[in-house]
Amino acid sequence: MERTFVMLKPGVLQRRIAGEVLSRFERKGLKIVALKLIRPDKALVESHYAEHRGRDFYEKLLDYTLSGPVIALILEGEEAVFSARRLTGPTDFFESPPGTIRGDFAARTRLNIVHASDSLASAEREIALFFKPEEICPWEDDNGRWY
Ligand code: FUP
Repeated sequence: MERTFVMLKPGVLQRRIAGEVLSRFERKGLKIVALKLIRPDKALVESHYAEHRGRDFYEKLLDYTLSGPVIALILEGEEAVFSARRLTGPTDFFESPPGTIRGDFAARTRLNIVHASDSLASAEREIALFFKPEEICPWEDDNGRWY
């Protein structure tokens, strides 16, 4: 079972679409095992996006990500990293097909509303950046008892 890190960026709360975006991941069968609403500080966002330091979009990316609260979560499931990326869609909004989160909700690449880890190694790094171990709540599926 894999875990991946997802962040719903400030535009999600601004547009009141948090439930809608979260439901995309849930509908796919991914399990939420950690979730919190936070206002990340600059150091955290700089670490998260360290690979982009120096790129022409870096400062604006930082400004956007720091512009309000974000929803940080950890999703668990088979092939969770790949699965969450597929739901998210390509980075470039123009390439993101309808049916993906970015394809349906993002009209600019810089404001592409959601981050999902691109590899298991990134997932591990990003989970450790945003969550303490005790904030993770694993749970067992109960064979549909509540349905
Ligand atoms: P992704 O893994 O799909 O989030 O893509 P990247 O890590 O390459 O990009 C991170 C963020 O940088 C994107 F969410 C938006 C921003 N970005 C731009 O604004 N312009 C670009 O050309 C590429 C990325």
